Amino acid sequence: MARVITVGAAQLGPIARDESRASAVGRMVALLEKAARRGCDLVVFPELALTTFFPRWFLDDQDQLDQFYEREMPSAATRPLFDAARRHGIGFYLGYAELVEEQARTRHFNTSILVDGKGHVAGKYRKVHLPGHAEHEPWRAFQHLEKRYFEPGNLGFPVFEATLGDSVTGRFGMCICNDRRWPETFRVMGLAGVEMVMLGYNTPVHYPPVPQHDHLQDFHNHLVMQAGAYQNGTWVVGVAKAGREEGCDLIGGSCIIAPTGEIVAQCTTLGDELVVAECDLDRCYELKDNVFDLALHREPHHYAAITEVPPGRRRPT
Ligand code: CDV
Repeated sequence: MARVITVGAAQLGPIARDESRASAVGRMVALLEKAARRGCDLVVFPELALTTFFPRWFLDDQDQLDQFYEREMPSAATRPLFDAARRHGIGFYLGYAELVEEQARTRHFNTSILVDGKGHVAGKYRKVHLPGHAEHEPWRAFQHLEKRYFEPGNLGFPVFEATLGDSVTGRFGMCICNDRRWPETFRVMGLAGVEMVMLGYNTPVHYPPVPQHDHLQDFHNHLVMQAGAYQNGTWVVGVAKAGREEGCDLIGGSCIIAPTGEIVAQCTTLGDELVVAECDLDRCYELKDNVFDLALHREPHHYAAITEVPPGRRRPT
């Protein structure tokens, strides 16, 4: 019997700097209610979905900065989302900024969780590939200070077994935004047998260091996610925070991608929007058992350079 789950990609439009968590959570609950009416078992929300994308500002007041992070999950502010999801038996992926006391110090991560249909956290991921810069660079139209405000994730790329919908057990993985541009992200999860990768993103149209690529942002977004899906025989659900947020344009294009690499559902606006697809996890094996049978066809003894440090070479001088 096919293992079908109905999945919603729940794109958010912009979140203003002064928008409360209650408001952002209310918007997500509205999308989740809509997803319930459309029979969803799982809903995917964006990266840093509870606040505006704060790494666009240089903030040197740590207390002010820490207002953007979550110290507990769920919290009073996010509990309505957990309650609504449990009421409808829907699982969800949520991205947020995490502040945690770990190894006797305060640590900051760009984090996502998978919550199952009973409202339990079934998995956690912390963003590994942090883009941008660590120091204030006033020449930019806006900052991208993820390297200042977060540590690289310390959980690897785990794959979780979770049961959703009508008792469909699948293997779910997560990554966050810039991670999707790195083939290693998908390959590590592919090697663990992932059947669906969920990811949220905040991607500005304007890339200050290489503005001649601005018109390619939507193309590159789909290019990397479709490649990751196909090359690893996995579903991919990529979800944006989109639209003009505090004067910064963010791409949309949230979509659900089949293991063949085909986009089967895609948002068409830059606002709050839900698109839905029925995803048969068994379709992964059309690829995993054939052209991308990793155990049969990979030649890993030729790949050692991938994990050597330093891993890359710059332009010859
Ligand atoms: N939030 C991100 O990780 N954004 C990056 C931008 C800065 C390039 C991205 O890869 O989309």
